[in-house]
Amino acid sequence: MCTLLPGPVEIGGVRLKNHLLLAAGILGSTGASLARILRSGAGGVVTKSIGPRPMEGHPGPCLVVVDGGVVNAMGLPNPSADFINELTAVRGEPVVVSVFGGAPEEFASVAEWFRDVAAGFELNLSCPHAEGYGASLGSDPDLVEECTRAVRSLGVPTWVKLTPNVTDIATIGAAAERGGADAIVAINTVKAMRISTSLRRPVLGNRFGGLSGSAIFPIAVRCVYDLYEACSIPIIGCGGVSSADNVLEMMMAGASAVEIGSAVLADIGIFGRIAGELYASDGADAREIVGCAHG
Ligand code: RRO
Repeated sequence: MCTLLPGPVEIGGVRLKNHLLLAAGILGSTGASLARILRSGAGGVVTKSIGPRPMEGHPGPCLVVVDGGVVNAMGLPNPSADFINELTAVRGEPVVVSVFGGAPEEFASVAEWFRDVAAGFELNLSCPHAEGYGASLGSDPDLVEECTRAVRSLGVPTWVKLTPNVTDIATIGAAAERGGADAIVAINTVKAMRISTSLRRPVLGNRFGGLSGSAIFPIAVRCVYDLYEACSIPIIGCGGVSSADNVLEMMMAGASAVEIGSAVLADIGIFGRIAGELYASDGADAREIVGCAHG
């Protein structure tokens, strides 16, 4: 396995301590947990998605553990504007605030609340089980372009997180780029469900959810590879990453940085562990690795 040179990097307008970020939705709801992940070796963190009004989320069960991953239907639970209080604990740190809304203006008003404290925004245009939000907008290239433009006009680096649940993810990535995105994040969870054979009913309260974890890693690699062929802005790989070798594979597909989510649930020290294997003073410049599998 090759290694990379350690040190800070700038990706999509955000200065990170290394190439590894906490993915949205995992331990991202409090300032204390975000600070803990940063101390553990993450180069940056993305918060839980914040929306225009407080939401309690879907009725439970909200999570089911499956082979190689987790199916969730949390339902975008969030405290809305009050989340600003959590960010005091991580002021000045590389914190990317994930935002969602039902229309471009809603995305912009939510982002406006965090304009002075966010190192960047990640637009959630990809939650697979939230009617009127997430992938409902993120499957339409015109809406992706408009939401991106509305938030980017605030002058803060803007990343757009894409859904894999479309025929051609590259078309959506290109729309984000046209809207002025500084980076694309690929991917959010893959549409999924489980049924209890004893109850003869869906397991999740919401019936449908999104699959994350190592089971989706090859899907994410393919999406990153396709986006790299179609787009000129940096891509941040996300989906099932759990080892230093996975990070390198994502980078070879075209990712300039990588987000880690579900694997944190099994190992809270994963950032330090992966960084320990990935970086060495005689390592390669990441620019030699990003996209090297194309050709
Ligand atoms: O909260 C959720 O149910 C959720 C979100 Br916002 C998302 O973007 N992706 C996901 O799988 N679940």
